[in-house]
Amino acid sequence: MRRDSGQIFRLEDYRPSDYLIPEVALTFRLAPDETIVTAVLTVERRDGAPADSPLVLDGDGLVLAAFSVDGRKAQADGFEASPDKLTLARPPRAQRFTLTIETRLQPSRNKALMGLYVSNGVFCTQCEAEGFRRITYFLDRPDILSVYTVRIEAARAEVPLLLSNGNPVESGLIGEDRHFAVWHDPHPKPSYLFALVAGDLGAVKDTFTTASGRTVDLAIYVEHGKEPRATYAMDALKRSMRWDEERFGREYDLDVFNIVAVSDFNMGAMENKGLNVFNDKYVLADEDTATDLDFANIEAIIAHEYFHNWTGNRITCRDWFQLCLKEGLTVFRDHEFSADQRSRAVKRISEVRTLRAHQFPEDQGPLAHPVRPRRYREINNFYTATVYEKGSEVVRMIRTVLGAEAFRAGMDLYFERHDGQAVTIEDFVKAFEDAAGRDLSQFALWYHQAGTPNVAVAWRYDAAERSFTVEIEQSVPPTPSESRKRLMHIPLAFGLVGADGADIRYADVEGAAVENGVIHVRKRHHTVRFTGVDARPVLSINRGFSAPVTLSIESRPQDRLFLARHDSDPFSRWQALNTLFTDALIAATRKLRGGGQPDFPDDLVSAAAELAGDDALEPAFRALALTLPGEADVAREIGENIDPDAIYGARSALLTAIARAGRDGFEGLYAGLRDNAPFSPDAEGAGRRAMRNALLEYLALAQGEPAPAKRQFDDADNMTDRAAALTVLAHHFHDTEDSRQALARFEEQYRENPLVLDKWFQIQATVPSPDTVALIRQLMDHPHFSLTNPNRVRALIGTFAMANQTAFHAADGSGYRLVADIVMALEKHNPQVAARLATAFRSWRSLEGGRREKARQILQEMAQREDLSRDLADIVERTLA
Ligand code: B3K
Ligand code: ZN
Repeated sequence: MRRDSGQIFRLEDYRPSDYLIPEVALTFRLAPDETIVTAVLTVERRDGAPADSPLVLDGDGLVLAAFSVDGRKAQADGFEASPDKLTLARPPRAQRFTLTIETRLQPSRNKALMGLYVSNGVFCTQCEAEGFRRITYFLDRPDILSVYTVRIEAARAEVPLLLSNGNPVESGLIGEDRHFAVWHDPHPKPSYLFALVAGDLGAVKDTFTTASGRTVDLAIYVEHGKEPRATYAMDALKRSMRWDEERFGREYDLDVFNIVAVSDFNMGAMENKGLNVFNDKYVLADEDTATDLDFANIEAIIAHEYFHNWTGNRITCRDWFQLCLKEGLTVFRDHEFSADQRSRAVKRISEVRTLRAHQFPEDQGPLAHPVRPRRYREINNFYTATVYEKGSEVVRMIRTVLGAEAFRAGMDLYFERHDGQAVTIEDFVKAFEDAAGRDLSQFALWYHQAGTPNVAVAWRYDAAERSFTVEIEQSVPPTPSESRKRLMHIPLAFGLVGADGADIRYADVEGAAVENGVIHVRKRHHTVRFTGVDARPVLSINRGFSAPVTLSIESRPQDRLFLARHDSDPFSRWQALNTLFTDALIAATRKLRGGGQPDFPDDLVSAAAELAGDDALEPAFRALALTLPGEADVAREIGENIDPDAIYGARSALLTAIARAGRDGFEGLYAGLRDNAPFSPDAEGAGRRAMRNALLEYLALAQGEPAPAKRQFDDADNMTDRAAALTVLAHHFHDTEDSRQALARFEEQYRENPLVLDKWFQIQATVPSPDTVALIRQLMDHPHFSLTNPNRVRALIGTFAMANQTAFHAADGSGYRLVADIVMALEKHNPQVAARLATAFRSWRSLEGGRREKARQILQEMAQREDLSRDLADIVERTLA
């Protein structure tokens, strides 16, 4: 593991390297306990670089077995090798020379899951961000682009399948027992996109004909017997390939495209050129084992990794500070894809909920950083919601600011100008500036300045003057190491909603640039005055969540209710209701803390029931409308002195109030949504199930007994309905026999299917009870739990820490202790996953005093441990700072 040296990497220190590596030839002699890697690097001195500049290759825990320069064994005094570096103080003076490097690896012992490792008997690699240096010494930085030829040798019987990037060139036998395959990738690529997979796997195969008529062989490799569960992923892949041609004019560029699903993987998936490696959770699905959410995630992640082929692989990042150049942009592309495949409105609401749940707390806490950070200590800790999700929002805003057509022209120019290059955010923004003839310098602050801007809005209508005035004020709160903020360009989509729900026309506007339904806020304060407004409208603002800001809007509850019922923008309808719920939950939390009993406005409770029954709305939207803000959402809005128990009490009370008020209608709706048609994972079927499952929770609460959930659990013919019923039983009726029996049955039925068992872990990890901490410790002894498998850890521990507000924040600190113990245990073999888990503590300062102190103590204990990994030291120290 990489110990912490305290070194900080800074954007301003970027220098192109003096040497390039145009060609790489790798040979792997695979064996689980000792793999021999021979790398032949063609090295070229960059034009203008001094002839005597030393060459320093990166390594990470490497053992050098042999080394030659230009084919001759290097003299011992000609180089220096350590686990993390290979230095040639005086490289050959020729402009081009070759280095032959032999390293020996122990893939079966690699539990960090970076570099070459073995997952369930399958050799695989993960190189992003800096894993290639765990395979061989290299200039392991994304601006070194090389053409790779890879030869893999392995035992024929155990390892029949040999894959790498690019196109297959040759394969054959080596004696009786071994065989080889050679792959060549003609597209120069950075080392982080290198991949190798070898093992014994089954496949689903298909072909795709590109827009220009080329045939591409597609394959998805999975464990034998799981092939039928990969067909949905294959379908999603083909739809992604077509969509990228139609929407972005991007065609695939190799003869083959392979995807491999492995069961031990640190994240979701990886976009290696021509050979995507996936966490099997995001490939395998059928109706019996996967929920609708799983299907939607598979579709999105298959698309995301495929889209990286152009945004990330053909055009890559100059350095890791530019990570959002590929990630934010590719998330935006996968969001658009899913919106086109499903319901745009529902997709947008889900995106915003995710952004608020994951990115807002990051931006508002000690780990805040700009979308394009300027410094890091461990780059793996910057694969964050800010880089990904806010990064995507920034691209979305570019489209809002420029309009769809100019946006597309900007993308086209970006592809044309930078294909084959490693570039920066400045290059990306410049493509849009040039294509649209616009100055985006103020806008670009979205990349460079951390923190969620707040926009305060007040409005009034003057009937006599027929004018409508909106006061808008922006502020950006300080974030770590950025105390003074500059003013942002915030595009706010809006409408003036008239009594019939249609947008009212106005004659003229002054006070800010207003174009195509968007107010462009650029100054601290704008008074925007609309004239010629005949009747009093209600302001609908930040429609579609056009800017990732927090909004404080002075508005009467009846105006919000009006928008919830009538706004033509579905996102804003949902938002209006959600804000009302949030406000009611905050008031109820305060009451509970003050010793009172919460009560809720009747019209709010009835509005929820009314929306639920509105047939004109799609069921998936109605399900979202019925979903109350989560406890963490309420905590975030309260912002300080948070008592998770009071929030839980308030939320339970509102759930029950809506359940009771809506009971009769809900029963009819629930019964009417039963699907007799065969299961289909499409958006429509999923929407009906989402609605029905939202109703199920209310029905069980209204009746105050588990019967409806038990019935659904017993009758369910798909995993979505089964898991939803089990969740209601375990979360609301966890002391009952019904809940215990259902959990036991589920376990018995699925104990041999790890991905399904993860749902069982997850459901129990989120039981809102003081006993959950003890339950988790007990579940960690389950024969199918393992601390070395990231999916198991995320299901049981990650879910507990991130999604169980009452138990993780148990007042006695036992939840913090549990998570800290596990972080420390994980840290020894997988620092990346340990550091990610430790971010659960990031909002500790906003807790009430008792919990705050307990969290601080635990963080401090972790920080004081000796010999922390760079990953964990970075997170813990920034969290405490
Ligand atoms: N690029 C990878 C993530 C790599 C994470 C390295 N710690 C997957 C993705 O975003 O598509
Ligand atoms: Zn990505």
